[in-house]
This record gives sequence, C-alpha cells and structure tokens, in this order.
Amino acid sequence: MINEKIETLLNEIRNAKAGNEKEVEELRVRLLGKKGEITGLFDEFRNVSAEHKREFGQKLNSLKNMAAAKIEELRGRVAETSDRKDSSSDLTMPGDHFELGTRHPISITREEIISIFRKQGYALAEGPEIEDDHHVFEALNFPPDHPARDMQDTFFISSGVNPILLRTHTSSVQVRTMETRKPPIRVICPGRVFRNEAISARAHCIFHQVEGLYVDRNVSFADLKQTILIFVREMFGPDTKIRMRPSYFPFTEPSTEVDISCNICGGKGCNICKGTGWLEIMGAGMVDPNVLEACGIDSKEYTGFAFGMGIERIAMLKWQVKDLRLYFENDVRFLREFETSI
Ligand code: 2NM
Repeated sequence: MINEKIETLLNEIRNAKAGNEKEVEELRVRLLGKKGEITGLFDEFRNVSAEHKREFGQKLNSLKNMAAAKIEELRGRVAETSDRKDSSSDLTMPGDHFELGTRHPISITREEIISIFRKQGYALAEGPEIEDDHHVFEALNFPPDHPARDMQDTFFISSGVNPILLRTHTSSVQVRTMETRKPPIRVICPGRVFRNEAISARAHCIFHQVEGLYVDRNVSFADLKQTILIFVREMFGPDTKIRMRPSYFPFTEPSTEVDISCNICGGKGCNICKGTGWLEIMGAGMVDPNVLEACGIDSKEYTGFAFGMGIERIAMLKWQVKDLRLYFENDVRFLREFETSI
C-alpha cells in the first residue's frame, strides 16, 4: 500500500509543472507541508513492520529529496520567466546591455577630413567603384600608353574600346560631377580605390582616398595653397607648416606634392620623417584645361584646382600607425586603441 503511494507520487513529481510562484507554493504545501502527502507517508511509516523499515525508509527519503529538488527547479524557472515579463511590460526598467564596437580609424579620419572641407563649402560626391576607361583615364588626360592603363597596375573587368575596370582613384567621381553640373563646383569625394599592387607594410591593393575639386571663374594656385593650409592646420595642429614641391600628374598643370612639417619632431628631423623634417601628405594642382574641356567645361572661362590624399597615410601620420596591413586585419587589440575617438 505505502509502496504504491510512493510510486504514484514519484510519477506526479516527475511530471509536475507550475505557471507561477503561487502554483509552486501550492505544490510544496500539498507534498511537503505539515499535512502534506509525503509528510503523511512518514507518519504511516511508523506502522511498517521492522523487516520492511529499511527498504521503505530509503524510498521515502529519496521521494522527499526528489520533491524538494523539483520544487526548487520550478521556482527557478518561474522566477526567470516572470523577470522577463517585468522588463517588457515595465518601460522604466533599464534596457538590455549591448556591447558597443569602435569606429575604424579609417572612418574616423575620413569623417574628420570631410568635416574640415564641409566648413569651407565643399559638398560630398560619391560614384561607382566599378568604372570605365573614359571616367578613370580618358577624360583625365592620360595618354593611351600611360603605365597606369596597364594590366600590371589596374584591375580590368573587361577589355574593348572603353574597358570596364576598378577605379584607381576617385577622380572619376569628379569627372562625373563636371560632366553633369555647371560651375561653380566645389566637391569632396571620399571612396575606396583599387590598384594591382603586392601587399606590404606600405602598399595595399585596396585603399581609401579623399579628392577635392574646385572649379569657378578666377580660381588660382593661391586659392589652392590657402585651402590646403587651412585643412592641414585643422588636421595636424595650428603650428603645422606646408611645403609644395613641383610634380607631375596627367590631370593637373602645374602639379605639386604637398609636405607638412613633421608633427613628431616639429621639423628638427627624426626617424618618422627620416631626418628631413617634412612628411608628404597629398598631391594637387590646377586642373589641366584638357580635362575641363573633356568634361564639357569651357577652359577659357573657368579654371579649377584639385587635390587628392590617401586616408590610410593621413591616419598613419596622425597616430603613428607603422604598418598599413593593420587597417585590414580587424584585430580588436588594434581597433580598441581608437575607442576614445568615437
Ligand atoms: C591628385 C593629385 C592632383 C585630381 C584631379 C582631378 C580632376 F578630376 F579634377 F582632374 N581630381 N583629382 C588630383 C590632382 C588628384 O591625387 C593625388
């Protein structure tokens, strides 16, 4: 008799369910309370004959332990679900915590460059990464045999009269701007560019550029110089000096490479500037009249200047990043260094 009751209760405990705390408590009282069923069995146990006492004693004890464990388990489960219910119905409860990422140093630098030029009246322009020969080379005054047009330097997607390729600079966006808008034009073009190069600490086949373009009547080289000086002083500090060296690009005439005074040694010479006191940061020049004409702008009425810089290089100089590959590996130990710059 007592044996059957134990079996029935064991089954009941195994399948016991509770929807809330009140039901758990009711179950506990019914089984283990002062007048509970299991407590009652302990009373009956006194009448069991001596030879069966040991056997039933063990069974009763394990029944009692199982019941206590089950009640604890149900209590835990009910508490968990009711907590969840609380946080969704009570809007004053704090929300769930989300781990925040950090902004990539290239993004931080790009946004800073854009914001400096925005203040000088430049609008943002973007264009396709997959381009054609016309927008990347032809309209930009590249001669047919220029080495950049070679498979060695450019990723080609198709061949033909006007091959499809991955843009090697964002000047193609400026060509598109000049083709579709009338001067005055003042745009800043950030974007990814692609060059067929072996990857090293100093070179990558994908990198980021920001190029700028200003076309209007009477735009002069002096305007270019002042625009760059304003940019450099905001980006690298008010005491930064600039130096312009003559250079050559197919799309500008005259062309220049711009250096800033080394922000590490202040111009005295150190291992960052290789003892020269100067760091190269960008190329620039007056837009070649051939380019203006190719884009449908009258070069007798209008002049313009343009400049281009690599975002990776600017970020390297700003934070002394020694190896370009760090930008692409996404090692969180590197990325976390820029945590406070959000
Ligand atoms: C540079 C250096 C010098 C440039 C020229 C043009 C355009 F479309 F107006 F002809 N866009 N960008 C330019 C000029 C880019 O990057 C080193």
